[in-house]
Amino acid sequence: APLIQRLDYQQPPFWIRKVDLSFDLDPAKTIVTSKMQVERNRAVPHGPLRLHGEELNLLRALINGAGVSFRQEGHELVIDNPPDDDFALEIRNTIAPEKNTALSGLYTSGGSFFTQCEAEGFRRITYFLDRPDVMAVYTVTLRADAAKYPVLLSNGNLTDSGTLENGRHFAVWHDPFPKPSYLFAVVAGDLVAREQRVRTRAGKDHLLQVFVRRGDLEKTEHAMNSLIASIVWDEARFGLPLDLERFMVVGVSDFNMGAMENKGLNIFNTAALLASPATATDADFARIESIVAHEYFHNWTGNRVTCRDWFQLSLKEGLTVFRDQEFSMDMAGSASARAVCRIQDVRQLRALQFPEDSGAMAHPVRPDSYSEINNFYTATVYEKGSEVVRMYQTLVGRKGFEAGMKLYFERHDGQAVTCDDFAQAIADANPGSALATRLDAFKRWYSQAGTPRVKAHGEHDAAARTYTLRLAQHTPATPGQPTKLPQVIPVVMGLLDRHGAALALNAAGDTETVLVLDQAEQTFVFENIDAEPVPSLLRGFSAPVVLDDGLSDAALLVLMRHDSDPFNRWEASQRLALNRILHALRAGQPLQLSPVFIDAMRGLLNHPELDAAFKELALTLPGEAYIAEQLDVVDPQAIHAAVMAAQQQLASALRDDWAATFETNQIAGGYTPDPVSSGKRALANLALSMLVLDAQATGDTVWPGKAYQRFKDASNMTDRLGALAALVNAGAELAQPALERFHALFKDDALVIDKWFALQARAPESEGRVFARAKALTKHADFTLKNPNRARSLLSSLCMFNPAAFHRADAGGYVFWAEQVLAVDAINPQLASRIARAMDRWSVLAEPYRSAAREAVARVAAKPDLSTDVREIVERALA
Ligand code: HT7
Ligand code: ZN
Repeated sequence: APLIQRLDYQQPPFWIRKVDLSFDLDPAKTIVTSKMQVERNRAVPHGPLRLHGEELNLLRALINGAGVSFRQEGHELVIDNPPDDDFALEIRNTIAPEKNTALSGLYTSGGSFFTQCEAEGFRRITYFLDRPDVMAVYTVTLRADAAKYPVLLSNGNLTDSGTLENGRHFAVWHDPFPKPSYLFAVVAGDLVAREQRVRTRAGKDHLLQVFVRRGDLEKTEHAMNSLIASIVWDEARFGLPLDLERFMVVGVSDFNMGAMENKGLNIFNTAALLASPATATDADFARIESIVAHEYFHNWTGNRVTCRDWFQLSLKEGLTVFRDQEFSMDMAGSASARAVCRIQDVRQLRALQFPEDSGAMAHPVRPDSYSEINNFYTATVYEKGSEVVRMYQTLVGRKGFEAGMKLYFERHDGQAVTCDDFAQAIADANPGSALATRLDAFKRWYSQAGTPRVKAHGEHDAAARTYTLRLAQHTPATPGQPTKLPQVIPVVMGLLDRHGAALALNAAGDTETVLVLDQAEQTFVFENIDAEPVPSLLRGFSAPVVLDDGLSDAALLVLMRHDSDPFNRWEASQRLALNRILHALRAGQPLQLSPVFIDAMRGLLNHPELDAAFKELALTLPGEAYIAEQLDVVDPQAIHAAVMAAQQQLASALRDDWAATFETNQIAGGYTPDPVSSGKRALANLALSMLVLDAQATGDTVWPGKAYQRFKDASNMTDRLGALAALVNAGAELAQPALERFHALFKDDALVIDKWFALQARAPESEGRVFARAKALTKHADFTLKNPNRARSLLSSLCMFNPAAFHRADAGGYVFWAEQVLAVDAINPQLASRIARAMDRWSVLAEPYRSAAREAVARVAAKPDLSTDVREIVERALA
């Protein structure tokens, strides 16, 4: 497949202004008729009309009602001599939705029809200029069997409906907003809806609907509440109202991602939509709230203002992730609950994006080239993109950022634009700001891949009473980018004395400031500092960098106990743990936690004021992927052994504290997924898992028994799954009967059975048992590669999230990976290429893993009929 280059962008030679689409829906053979109003784009040279189309069966093509000569060239329908003036183009083709296992375009799932058009799925429905800068007004007529498909939905407003002969019926939908084809959607099926009418600030009435399969209706209350909260928030925070009379959300079980923001008709993976206390965990409730919000926020950031081309994807995705993160923080309420949100986001960034940024798939937030755009819906475009947006806000302030957003919409509403347009709007709304004066350098965040390293060194001059902080930055080479220029890095910071009191940083008495590092090296001098301070740098994780501040354990303890910034308190706790794990790994010695460290952790756990959610985060050891990131040569087995040893020692040394913690964090009364209750449940679950782990080592049977009892009696999924995980992760004997019971209890609930698979595939490896179990589970009657949630629950859990089970000295994990990637590729290339990414970082592995992993990647790459999706991943890995 050709490599598409960002700098080759050209406007389309034609515009399609209006489309009348009609669908005669049938799973085996759907007839699509498209009547387009086309006009030449006089800004570009004269040329043929090339329409995109894949897997289509063309029946006819007419221009102004008459036959036209055309040719098919690869995935394009070429009309060499279209009229010079505006013309009507009619295309009729058929498609086979029931054969569409790739889940891109129009497909069937559970007997209903759904579409997924982002990024390039519309061309699998009909021939079109399937690119985001071609925006048209759509009118859609749907015809289908009335008994099988009573609900017929598309974007916009329902303008007509009625019955037809042969038991069929029809509906006509009109969307007044011009939109790119990737936002088009159709749903048809036997669905039911939760409905709610809301009135926005402007006094307008809107109908909100959440459509799901019969039987799932009671699991939609949380999604509906989340949608209402999102509408209220976007209007309050950014002044952005709901612009549609009707806003629909639909759930589907077979879906490649979390959800899709089609204009007025969002389509959701049921895993990102359905929740009840009995079947969904606190984490599920939080994730659903944030995804519902994310898709809703796209209505402005993505739909009203869209991307000129797919290289600008972060324009909508980075910005919308930032908006959903801000929303979740605002919903969380207290400062401490906000910090918990921030910590979780940063943990996610470090676990997924940092490895991406230092591996074979490293790419800038605005990539320069791709062969398959679906491969660039990445943690870099989404999560790092969001951090870039956060840095705008840090540099211009919250009010300044809101003014920038206002200007962005004033300038670009209804347009398809670029990341440069966004940057310019924020800068122009804040003249003279730290951003506006460095805009070109700031934009390197879009063009340079790799995570910058920031080294900090402080020196106190007792005589001069000054503290000089030297900051230096360096961004490592990434594929295709051997050298980098300095980035603009906002470093939010403060200074503490050695008792933890905040020091004044300037004559005004500020205790916190933003340093702007924009050179390779810079010094910042603070006056009137009497004694050596402890610097608290990069507060709130103010930039997506790796910070090396060289702080001693003593200094980290000061930060952990006293920093006013909760993020840095958490960070200090993690650094203390990380230092110990890295020290053992580098020395090749068994890990031994010191009494100082244990005491510090005990102090956190028993702290009278800290929230349970914060304690749970601080007492959870750094993840194995993040630890691997700190090492030049990665031995996944050694990392796992060190983490298990640390966990075992923490479990045993704090046994009594864990027991007290477990008891004091029980919740009386009904279930609510609020931050305080979910924090308590998370901490109780951590305590329980530590107690069962410790019991395994000592031979005690009381805590495994208690865990089993709790598992049986639990009144919500968070407690039930927590107890089950405690048994499974510790390898307790009661794990097996509990797993069997869980399966029997939830055998009819696909989303819960996904958890059952994932839990087993993610369990800590011990003598190859987890790998063997995961492999055996591929033969389980409930396992299928056709459903992405199910496939991911086993394959991604094992290959991407369980390094010690996956990276085996006998290469069994790699052989399994290759087999599964090839099998999935034949069904669903987007899903296969996600799983293929488990090997992105093969080159940093220690031997014997490295050679065996490379060989497996090469074996997959040698297959002649790979999808473009998987080919791009494996070839980048081998480059
Ligand atoms: N904008 C959407 C991204 C998307 C997608 C969703 C479902 C299936 C395939 C997809 N390809 C791209 C989701 C979002 O970011 O909101
Ligand atoms: Zn998005």
